[in-house]
Amino acid sequence: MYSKLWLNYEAKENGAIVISEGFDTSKPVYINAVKELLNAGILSESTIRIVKACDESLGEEGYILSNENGDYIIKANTEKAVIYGSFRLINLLRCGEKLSVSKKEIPANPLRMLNHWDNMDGSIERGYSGSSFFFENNDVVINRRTEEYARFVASVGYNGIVINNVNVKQAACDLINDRFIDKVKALSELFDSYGVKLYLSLNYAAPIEDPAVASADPLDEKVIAWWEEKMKYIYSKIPGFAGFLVKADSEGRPGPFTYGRNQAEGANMLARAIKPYGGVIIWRCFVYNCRQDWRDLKTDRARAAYDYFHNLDGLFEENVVLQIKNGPMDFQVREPVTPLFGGMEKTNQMIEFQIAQEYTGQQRHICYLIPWFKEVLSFETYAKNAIGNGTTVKDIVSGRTYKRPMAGMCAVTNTGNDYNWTGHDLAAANLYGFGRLCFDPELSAEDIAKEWIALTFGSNEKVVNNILKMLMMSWPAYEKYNAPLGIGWMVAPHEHYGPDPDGYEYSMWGTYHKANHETIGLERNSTGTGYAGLYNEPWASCYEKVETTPDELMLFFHKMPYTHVLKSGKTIIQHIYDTHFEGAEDVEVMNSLWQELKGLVPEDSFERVNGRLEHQLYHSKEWRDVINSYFYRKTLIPDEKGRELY
Ligand code: GCW
Repeated sequence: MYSKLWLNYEAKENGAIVISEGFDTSKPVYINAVKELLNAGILSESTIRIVKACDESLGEEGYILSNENGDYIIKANTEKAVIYGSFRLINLLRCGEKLSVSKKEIPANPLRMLNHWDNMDGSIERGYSGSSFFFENNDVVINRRTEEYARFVASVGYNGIVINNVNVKQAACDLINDRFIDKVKALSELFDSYGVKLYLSLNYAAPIEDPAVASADPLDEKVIAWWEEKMKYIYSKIPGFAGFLVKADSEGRPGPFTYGRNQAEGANMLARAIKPYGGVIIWRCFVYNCRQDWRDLKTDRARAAYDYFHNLDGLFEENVVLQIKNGPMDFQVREPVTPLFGGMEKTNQMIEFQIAQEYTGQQRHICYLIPWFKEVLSFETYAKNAIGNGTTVKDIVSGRTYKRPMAGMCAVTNTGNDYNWTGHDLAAANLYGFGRLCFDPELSAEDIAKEWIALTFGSNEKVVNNILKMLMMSWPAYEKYNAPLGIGWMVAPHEHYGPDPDGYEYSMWGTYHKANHETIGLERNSTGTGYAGLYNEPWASCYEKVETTPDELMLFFHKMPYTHVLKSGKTIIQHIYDTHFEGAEDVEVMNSLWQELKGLVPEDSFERVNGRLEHQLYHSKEWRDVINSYFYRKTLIPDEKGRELY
């Protein structure tokens, strides 16, 4: 059993008439598009004309939707664009849009992907929504649910998914062998029939297991030949296969460093092997030393991606895309934007976000992440030598800045086999929202949320207003009661849930706050690790000095006394106290807003969210009190407002 998320309309024959002009109506993706149109109640008795556009500006995925004298027209160049256009037409009409003016929509990002961290035993790394619906008992699962998922993904314009965890182990290594290849093919065809390309995560070290090769050195002839053979085999089985995502030299995964080679040598070896078949290698930049000595004051994990990749600009094959996490650390509630965006001019890049709420409440707390992602995407990188328009992160990752053909956005996804797919009913706003954002990063977080609410819960004004308020206040609230001022990481080790201010302080992971009784934070300017200097000007100078560093990143960049007065006019310590009290109060507000919806949203959904809110009410107070008491005990500075600290 599973919910229908935002596609929760009854699917039944609706008497619509579909007229096709110029398309290959036998293509599965086209058949599925027509099926959606014929099943969507909102189109009952309508006439829909699907017209070949022959309009270069639409590319392969754009469409024009219009209403001519009551008939709906979908114009597109390809069958694949027709499915995006069909879903969009249905969703627009369900949101009350009349299409009195035609809509031309072309995705801003060539790659719009979800990364699943699903393991073959059915578990999901950092999964908070039940177990995998792709894998179970070391086998591949294909059923009605898989198809339903393909519909969701296509309905918001995603065009790629990676189905297995980037940490490729055990049975997952066999996804590219006889044992599972036919099932991968079947999955690939299923997703293709919704306009979504299937990718796999790859074990870089695979040839080590072959006794005749016993190496993964990217310059070793035997290793090269092994991969050439392997790609030949894969493409003989799945001709339309999209390509691979690779995590190498990271958190215990082997990679080219093992053989004294650099990241480009590793990526290019695979890229050349897959090139004859048109495949892509997506290579992650999450490479850092995870065995750092906490006593070592020189090494700065924040520098790692930049230091390993920046100098390789221009050395990657054309079919390599670097996948770069939004921040220099790891999906914290607040981090600066990684300086790697804006540091490479001749390399395909895409951005990696995380909608799995690993560090943002694990889908037990409400945390609508689209406002945060919008901030990241709007960051001005001041990248040099741009040949296209714009140098913000969204310009760079869409390929516009340097006219790169391969580029885009992806997120580690938040889905599992729970009834509601995303653990928290409201977390589906991130799954929906991220797809919409990939398609059009100019959409506002509010507008995306409104669409999602209307499609999911209907258009009752109170329902829309209250849920919108809840969503929009949720990420700021989470930031308020979490680790302060960009310092991050005050979480329980391993599970990354709940407050533990010193949990990572004396560990090997490179994530330190260095709080003592007078100061907290790391010096990351030229007197410290030099990280601030990795940015283009004026950011380098801006982050160099305390006076120009934005409050919200103060402790990320500087070691500061608790008594320092921020731009807000508050001391750091008072800021910590105030935000933590406020954050927990915000959860009370969210809870009251939800209580007002009893009877206005489906009962089961109401109860599920209620259960989660009950926990969030308790847990935000836990965060508040642990963090505040930690700092009170370090500093013995009382709260100006005299509130209780422990
Ligand atoms: O944040 C870390 C997670 C790991 C994850 C890793 C990564 C898949 O805690 O679970 O491994 O990031 O992004 O590779």
